[in-house]
Amino acid sequence: MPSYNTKQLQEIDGQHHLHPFTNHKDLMEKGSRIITKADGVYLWDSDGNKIIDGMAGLWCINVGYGRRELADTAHRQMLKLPYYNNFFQTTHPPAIELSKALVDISPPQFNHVFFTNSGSEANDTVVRIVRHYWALEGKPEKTVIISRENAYHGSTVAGSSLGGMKWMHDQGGILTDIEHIAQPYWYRNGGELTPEDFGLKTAQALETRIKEVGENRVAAFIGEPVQGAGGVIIPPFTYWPEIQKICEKYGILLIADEVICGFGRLGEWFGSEYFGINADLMPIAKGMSSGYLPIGGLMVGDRVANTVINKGSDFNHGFTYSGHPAACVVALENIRILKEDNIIERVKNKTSPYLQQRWSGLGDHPLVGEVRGIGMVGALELVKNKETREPFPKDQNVGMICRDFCFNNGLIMRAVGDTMIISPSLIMSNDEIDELVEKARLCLNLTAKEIGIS
Ligand code: PXG
Repeated sequence: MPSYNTKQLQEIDGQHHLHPFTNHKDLMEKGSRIITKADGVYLWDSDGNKIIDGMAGLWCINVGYGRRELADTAHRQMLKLPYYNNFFQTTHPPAIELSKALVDISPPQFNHVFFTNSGSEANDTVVRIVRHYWALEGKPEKTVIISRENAYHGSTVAGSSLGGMKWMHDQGGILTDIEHIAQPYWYRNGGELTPEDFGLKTAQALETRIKEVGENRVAAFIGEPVQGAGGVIIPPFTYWPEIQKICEKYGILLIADEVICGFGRLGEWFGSEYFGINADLMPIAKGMSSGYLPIGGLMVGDRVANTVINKGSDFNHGFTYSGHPAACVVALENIRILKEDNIIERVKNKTSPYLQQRWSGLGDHPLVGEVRGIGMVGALELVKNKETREPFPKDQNVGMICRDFCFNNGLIMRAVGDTMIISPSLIMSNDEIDELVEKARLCLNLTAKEIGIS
């Protein structure tokens, strides 16, 4: 590969590379930041700056960067069998072994997995299998899937349709028969209600919508146990039990999108376990391979699997790389590391309590209206007025200002509007957590100074 300097790389990038979710005019002006290497919880850019990664890549590097075992296992597999497919009654040991490993760590109703290459494809699989299931059950009119506003379920047409981000729907449209109800966002929408009452009320919107759409038409409800990309929306504890109750009352399928919450992020293997959700389907990706190779899947519970297997003929769905052997061995090794290094147990008992204790300390900052967190996820909602919760005007771009200060001071924090979020690797040490929180405070201070608040 030719060796370019940063400026040359930025020029070529600007000329030829369309980035995901990016304003390209801004990108051309500022030049992209180019990441060249990583180790543990740190990244280095092409100018040699060391950056602590508060986002674990994009919510995915659960076991940290630089794990030689993951690279070695992919290398060995690529030399032995770099590719073969799982179509037409064939398969290979990595896909078989990974399917068993996933079933072993999943809640008991899950005995099957369908492999994909991403969370978006897992959610496309959701739409297809849910509608296929109800057709096989003799109720083909049950096609409506109910989701939430501001949910994120991926960027393919089906994923973005399930998601509740209007600015995505506005580009390219949306599938029919997807409905969106309000999200359990207490800080912004709770009004005078306690979080518990608000959780119940928001969940009950599901029943209202089922009645409006017609019970005979509703196939499923989908939700992230904790909304990630939407700004770390943590539901009150009353929310999921009520959703569960309503799904059971109307016999509709419950889908817990575990793409972010899965593989230890909340201190359990799955977010469903944290909240006691008894799901029928679980899309998975990201932490499944700690992002070392792209792989995702749909965990299929017995209710759906039994119908699809016993009543169906072919399920006319699949991807060339469904269950790619190199990605499968990396996911297997990643699961082994999570187990043998007791990473999830440590998150539950040590790392996340420490992170949350340090993170909550940022609540005293004049910019921070609400500090929230759960497991290895945290958010700071920046507001103009802490008392009234008045937000900053949108065009002030306070979140972006803060994000840029973070970048320039060796910290990756993501901005969702004016909410700053973190989702670090599960292996972060207490010293590294201290560094992350101290850098976050520094960047809040710089932001406050920039916008004239003290
Ligand atoms: N479901 C959930 C809950 C997700 O968070 C997907 C599905 C789609 O996964 P893929 O692998 O197709 O990207 C996601 C992805 C962000 C951000 O900026 C979040 C995601 C992806 C990209 C950016 O917070 N989540």
